Amino acid sequence: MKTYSILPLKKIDSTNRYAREKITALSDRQVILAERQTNGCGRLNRKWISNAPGNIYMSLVLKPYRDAVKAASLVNLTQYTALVICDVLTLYGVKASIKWPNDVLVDGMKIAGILSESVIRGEQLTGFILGIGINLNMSREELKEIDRPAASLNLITGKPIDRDLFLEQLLKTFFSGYENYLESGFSFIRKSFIEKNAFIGKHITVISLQNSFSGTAKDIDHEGALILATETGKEMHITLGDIS
Ligand code: BT5
Repeated sequence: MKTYSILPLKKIDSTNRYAREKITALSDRQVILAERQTNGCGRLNRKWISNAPGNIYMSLVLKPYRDAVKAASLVNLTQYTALVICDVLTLYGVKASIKWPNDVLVDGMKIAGILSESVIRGEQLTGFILGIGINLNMSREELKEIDRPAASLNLITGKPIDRDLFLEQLLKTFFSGYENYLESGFSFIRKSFIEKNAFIGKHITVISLQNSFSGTAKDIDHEGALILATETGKEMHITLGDIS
């Protein structure tokens, strides 16, 4: 199996920003790993709190061969990654769920977030950056800095977590299914993704590009979009947004 390599950094503004800037020089499966980030990014200009060491702040650079990849596979790679994170958490006896599209929650509190970016020059995909933040060793005070309920693995298990071991398990699990995932696309993970989604069957509101839609979360379609049955009896397939 083709292996990965890790570039450890003490402090950086954002591992995704670093990877984006150096994308041409970085090889496939290069991991940029930081102890802290001074400007960790979430989606839509949101922030990822990254002040404490001992957590995962990383960007994985992927440069898959075009022929091997279904166009849609890359789009749903964040959902594949969310499942991988859930699988690794089970090794610690923790049952996590996914809040569509890709938040990983434990008891309704966010423990991990994923930010993916495609770097395209001309018509070519130069690289794909998968940014992953996972709270492994945070104190209750540090979690209070986050503007929504958040969890950290050490507080759940009652023990400090070996970050490097967690990372090794994460990358091992990720790459054990990666090639198959690229070939098959979202259908490879759809069943497990639905099983892990805590919101299916519930009444929800989705905020998507300034609009908000309420209804019942019915299913996830074959492209990874959320199927929402609205109060007016319409069915919407939503590809982008947040469940509030
Ligand atoms: C995400 O965005 O969840 C994507 C987070 C990706 C972070 C990684 S860290 C390494 C790499 N380099 C980067 O610069 N970023 C990536 P989003 O779905 O938009 O969620 C952001 C929201 O999560 C914030 O608005 C807060 O409410 C919450 N949040 C911020 N920091 C958190 C933390 N440490 N733990 C739990 N929730 C947090």
